[in-house]
Amino acid sequence: MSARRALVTGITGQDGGYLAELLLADGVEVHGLVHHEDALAAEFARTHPEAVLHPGDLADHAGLRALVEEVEPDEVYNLAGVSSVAFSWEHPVTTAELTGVAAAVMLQGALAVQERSGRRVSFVQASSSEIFGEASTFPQDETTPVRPVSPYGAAKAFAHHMVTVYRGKGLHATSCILFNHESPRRPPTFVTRKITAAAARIGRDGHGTIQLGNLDARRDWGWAPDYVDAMVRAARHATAEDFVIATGETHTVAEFAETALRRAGVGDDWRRHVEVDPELLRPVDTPLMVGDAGKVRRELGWQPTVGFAELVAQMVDHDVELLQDR
Ligand code: GDR
Repeated sequence: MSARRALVTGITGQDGGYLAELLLADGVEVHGLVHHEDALAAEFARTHPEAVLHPGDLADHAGLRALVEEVEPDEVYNLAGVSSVAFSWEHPVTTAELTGVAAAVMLQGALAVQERSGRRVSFVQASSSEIFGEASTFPQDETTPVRPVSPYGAAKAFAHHMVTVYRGKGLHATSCILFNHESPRRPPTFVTRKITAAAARIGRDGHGTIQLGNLDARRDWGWAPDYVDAMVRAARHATAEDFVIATGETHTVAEFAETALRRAGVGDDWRRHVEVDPELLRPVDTPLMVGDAGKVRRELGWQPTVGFAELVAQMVDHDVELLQDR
């Protein structure tokens, strides 16, 4: 039997890289869509020579559909799109196009491959806790109403609903509703990496501040490699369903900053190094997001392997090492 084939969009991102590595280690033939102008593509190709990269554009619907049909994947992981909630407020239309509409194109392509080949095609949508918006129940699970409050959340909600629509048409389509998940590969546009990169510098220099927005936002931060593992388990599950992927534990942005600064050696003085910049506050920012991952634990045997303190420590230590290498 020939190797299983996977098509990953967003392969050069944080999750894409971990996912590609997991699939390649499992003997899967990995194909990835990369944007023509993706600055990370050359480095990704160098570090993952076994992966087959296809230049393309999420906004080119005909090209996207043709790619799915050409690769004829057994598994599709749709990770691409605008991933920053903050950015989506500036660019709501682009977000709708890349995070929402492109998912519909991918689903259409996957169903066409399944119908033509007669083989099951598993489709995993990287959905997001942002689809719940300001939820009124805590923790959030697969039955929580979808009620986004950001352009990003609305685009993800559209994709999420389309997964259900295509599941109804016979595609093995799954939404993994991912809560925040971090790693040393997170870009500094996200609050965790912004904090750990700054904490490493402050630890080294003994001075400096981290400019932040909402310090009181409470998030359920998990370890990104655990979340891609959940996506692969979902793709291979007997039935296609939605799964919340989360740790169930929350911390505030301030707690993240404190833990990171302490890890970097700043000690009780950490408060002096954190400042609020009102420019960084969002028009709407959900105060608390926490997920109930009971279903994925029960049905897929998944569980998080890295807790909050270790996650922060790994990110800070990585940033300290980067500074030493300079
Ligand atoms: P989020 O991640 O929007 O939750 O989306 P982000 O790390 O950007 O924000 C988390 C929380 O921190 C607050 N915050 C700041 N955020 C940023 N980026 N910069 C700051 O300076 C800052 N100060 C405070 C934010 O207001 C927010 O409350 C992530 C992404 O990975 C999405 O793709 C994914 O779908 C969701 O998580 C689940």
